[in-house]
Amino acid sequence: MFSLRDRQYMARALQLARIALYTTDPNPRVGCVLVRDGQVVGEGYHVRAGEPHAERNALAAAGEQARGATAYVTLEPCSHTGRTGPCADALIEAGVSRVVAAMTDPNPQVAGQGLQRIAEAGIQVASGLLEDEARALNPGFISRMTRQRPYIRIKIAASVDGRTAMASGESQWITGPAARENVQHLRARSSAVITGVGTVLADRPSYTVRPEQWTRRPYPGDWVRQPLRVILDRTLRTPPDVPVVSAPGHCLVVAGEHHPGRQNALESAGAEVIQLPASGSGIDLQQLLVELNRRECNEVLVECGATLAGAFVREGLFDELVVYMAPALLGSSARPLLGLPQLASMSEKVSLKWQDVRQVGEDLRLTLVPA
Ligand code: AOF
Ligand code: ZN
Repeated sequence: MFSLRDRQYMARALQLARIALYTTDPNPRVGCVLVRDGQVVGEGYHVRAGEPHAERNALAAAGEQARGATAYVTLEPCSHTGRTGPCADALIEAGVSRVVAAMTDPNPQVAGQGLQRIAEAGIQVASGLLEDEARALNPGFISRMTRQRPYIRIKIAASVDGRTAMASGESQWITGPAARENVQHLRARSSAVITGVGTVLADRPSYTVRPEQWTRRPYPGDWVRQPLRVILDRTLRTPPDVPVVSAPGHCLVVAGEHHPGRQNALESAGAEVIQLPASGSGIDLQQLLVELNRRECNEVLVECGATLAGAFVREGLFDELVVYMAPALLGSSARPLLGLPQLASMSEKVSLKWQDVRQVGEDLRLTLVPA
C-alpha cells in the first residue's frame, strides 16, 4: 500500500512536525508535505494553537500546485471547526488527489471522520504509514484524548548506586550540565511540571525553561512556553517568596487543607491556589490528574523527591521513567531512587522495560516504561 517514496515524504512530514515540539500545546504536533509529480510543492507544520493547522500552511505554500498532489500528514486532517476550519475541507477544495495519514486523530471530534469526508469526496486515502513514529510525537495529546489524563514522565537524577540525595537532603548537582540541559528539553515539551513542597523548600528550584542558556538551541528562544508549575503542598507550607512562585509563567499550588492566610499570601505573590482531596500521605493523585486533564495538559513532568515519585509509581500513574545516572557513588546512607518501602517480596516488584539508553555528557540517560 505504501511505497518507499511514500515513507520518505512521511518521514519529512514528521521532521516538520518536530520543529514545533515546544509550541503547539495543547494541540498536537503535526506536519504536512504536498508532493506532485515527484516534486515537493508545499510543506507546513502547526506552530501554535489558534494558528493554522499543518495542512493549511502546506497548502498556502503550494498554491495552485496543490491540485493533483498527494498530501502526507502526520495526523488525520481534522473534520471539525475548532479554533480553525476543517483541514479535510481545505484539502478537498485545493483538489489534492490522494491523502496519506500516519495515524487517525484520537480527538473524538475527529476520530476517522476527517479521512472519511475526504474519501467521500472521491479522493484516495490511506492511513498507518510510520504510525509508531507519529504516535511517539504526541504521547500526551493521545493520552489526554483516549484516557482523559496526561502522559506522565517521571525524571530522576541518581548516582550509579541509585541514590538521589544525601541523608541530609542535599541533592543538587548530582548530574552534570549536559544532563541538566537535557532536562530543560523535557520541561520545554511538557504542559506542566509537578513537584512537592519538600523539594521546593530543600532545593529552591524554579522549574523554568531557559533556552537562552542552552548550548543546543534547535529553535528560536521565543518558541518556548513556560510549563505550568504545580506544587503539591497538602498543608500549604510553600513560602510566597520562592523562585518557583515568582518565576515567569504560572504557578499552581495544590493544597489539601484550607489555610486562608497562607493562601492569600501565595495569591498576592502571583500563585494560584486550589484545594483537592488529600489523605495523610498527600494529595490524591487521581484527582490531580483529573484537574490537569481539565486544564488540557498533554505531557507532564514529575520532578520531585523520592517520596512523591514513589507515590506516582505505586499507584501506577506513570508512563515513562527518565533516570539521569551520574558516575558517582553516594553511599548506603544516602536516599533511595524511589520511596517504595512497602515492597517486600520479588512478586511485588515493579517491572519495567528499557526504552532507550544513551550517554548525555558525563552521565547516562536511562528511559524506562512500565512493562
Ligand atoms: C489537523 N492538522 O495541524 C492539527 C490538528 O482548535 P483547533 O482548531 O486548532 O483544533 C485543534 C484540534 O485539531 C486538535 O485537538 C486535533 O484534533 C486537531 N489538530 N489537526 O488536521 C493540524 N494540529
Ligand atoms: Zn486541521
